[in-house]
Amino acid sequence: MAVKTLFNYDAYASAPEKKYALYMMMLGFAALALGTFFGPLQAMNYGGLDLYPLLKPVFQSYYQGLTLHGVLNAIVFTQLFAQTIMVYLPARELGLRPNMTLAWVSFWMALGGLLLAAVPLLLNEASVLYTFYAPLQAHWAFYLGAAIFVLSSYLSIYLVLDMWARWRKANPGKITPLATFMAVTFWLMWFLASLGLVVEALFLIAWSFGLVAGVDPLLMRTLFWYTGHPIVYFWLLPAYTLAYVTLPRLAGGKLVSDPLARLVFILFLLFSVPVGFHHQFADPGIAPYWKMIHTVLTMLVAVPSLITAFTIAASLEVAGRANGGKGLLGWIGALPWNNPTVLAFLLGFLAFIPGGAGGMVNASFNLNQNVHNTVWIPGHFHLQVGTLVTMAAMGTAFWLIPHLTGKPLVARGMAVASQWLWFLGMFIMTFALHWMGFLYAIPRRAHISGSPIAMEAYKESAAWMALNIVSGVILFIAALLFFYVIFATALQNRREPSRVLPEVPFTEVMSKPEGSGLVQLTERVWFWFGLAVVLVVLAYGPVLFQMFTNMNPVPGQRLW
Ligand code: HAS
Ligand code: HEM
Ligand code: CU
Repeated sequence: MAVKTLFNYDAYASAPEKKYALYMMMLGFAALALGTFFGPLQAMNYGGLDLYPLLKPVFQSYYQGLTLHGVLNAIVFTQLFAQTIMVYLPARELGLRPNMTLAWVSFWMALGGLLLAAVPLLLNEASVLYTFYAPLQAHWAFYLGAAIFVLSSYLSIYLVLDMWARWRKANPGKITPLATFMAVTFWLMWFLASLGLVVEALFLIAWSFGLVAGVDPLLMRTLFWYTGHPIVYFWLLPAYTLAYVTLPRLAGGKLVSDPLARLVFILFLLFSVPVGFHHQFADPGIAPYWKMIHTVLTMLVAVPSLITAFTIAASLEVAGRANGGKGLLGWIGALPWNNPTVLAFLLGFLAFIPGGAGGMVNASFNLNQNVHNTVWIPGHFHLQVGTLVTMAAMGTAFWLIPHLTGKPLVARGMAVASQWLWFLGMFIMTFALHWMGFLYAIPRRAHISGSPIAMEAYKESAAWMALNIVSGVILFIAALLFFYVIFATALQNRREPSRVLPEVPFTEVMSKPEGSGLVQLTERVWFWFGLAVVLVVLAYGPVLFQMFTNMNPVPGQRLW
């Protein structure tokens, strides 16, 4: 009954894109629910507590769980959220309907690919972690399913470019509205960024079917990180888009500058891709000067985030003062901290500050030696993707599910509590992981709780380990509260359209795009895309050429 009311709703007849957005988003949250389940178990592992024997015979090993955690959270949930937000927002902003046939094809491809990949994952036939490093070899269904899943995003690219083209035809000479501009540059960045993974997938599929005897591990890693760095901005930019176009309004203020926001997205288009070697500083076979070039380019890709820090903080200050906040910092307390959406973004951005600073440490060629492959790294990215990106999605779900379904948010207090607990849990966990990684060099991806020798070796960090257990418990409770709120909201029978946001809360801007010389430049999207392609060819071309012409294929191995 509840399920029936979720899917049969009059508003979908007049706005079928709402149904599409709802399906995409809820599928993403379902993936997150299963993927997140393993998180606390991994945190317990780093607290010296091994709970994996309890999961047998359903889940076989730590690495099966870790693969499910990485794949479902970082690949599946993030992409589905992007396919929701970065299609639905431009559609609403332009007042246009995406091509619904293709929108549904993209949904079914994503679901089909996910199910195909899920079978070997759940049967422990694909425990190769979310980085697919060869020569670890998974069942072919995993690679094929993942490829179909990722290719469904190409239809999203088309949906947005098609709406943009239709709008421009009807509005010649006008400046592209902001959310649409962000979506267009975002999808073009992803197109360029995803090519590495697409080429890698062709090799891996052929290899797993036995069509080729071996693949070159270094080439596979390089192709993976070609996509694997920019993919983090593929996760991040939907959160940034929401922070620019909805957060100021939800907090009671305005966005201070539209032109600066556009500059940020152009900078991401230019610099997201040619930086992947910062994941391969420790890899042989890539000359140090290439690594140094990628270090410098990585510092450049931090600039748009620094601009974002300024623009969003200034917009929040405008909101806080409009709400009556006085003095140097009084505006912070005057922000609507009791609104679960605003709260999620505020806490997420606070976590993003140390996460970004840690990223600069990682990117520094020499400092990286100290942190690479230690638990410092999961410390870094749980602040980025595990906190800001995930909290932006959770916070947005609190208004978007009601907006799409006409059903009011249930248990608002629980929604608020879930965000405080998520932030607190992530704060404690990432603090401990940074410390354990930097000072004690405790490795990541290590089932230490299952090894008495490891526990003996790391006993000096026992106090930090205890914090991991605490964080695991807090995050488990946070996740339970969050998933209860969204699934109870979506599946209830009550519809009260008067109590939900009827429109997307697009924000007003103070410094407008009209008359801005900068915006004249940013509007030349295809020029910037061309320049991005040139940069990528320069930063990757010679190295990839050398790797393709000197391949050392090795056969697959199964170490689990
Ligand atoms: Fe990273 C490894 C460098 C950003 C995710 N990163 C990873 C991995 C993941 C990841 C998943 O250079 C591990 C991959 C694996 O499995 O091996 N990262 C960076 C740098 C940045 C960066 C320089 N990473 C991200 C983002 C991610 C993410 C974003 C996900 C969404 N990362 C690295 C490097 C490695 C790495 C190396 C490899 C390490 C190794 O050895 O393996 C930059 O983009 C960061 C820029 C960010 C800032 C912060 C700006 C601050 C803002 C907040 C403002 C606050 C406000 C709040 C507005 C400069 C925007 C106001 C609030 C009030 C209450 C008033
Ligand atoms: C890995 C905990 C949520 C993405 C890890 C690790 C821990 C952890 C301790 C390190 C495992 C290891 O290196 O052996 C948690 C907890 C969570 C949570 C307690 C919340 C309940 C998330 C979310 C995302 C995420 C929401 C992304 C959306 C990842 C990724 C890895 C990871 C990509 C790396 C997997 C790998 O090395 O193959 N998590 N996590 N996690 N987590 Fe989480
Ligand atoms: Cu990176």
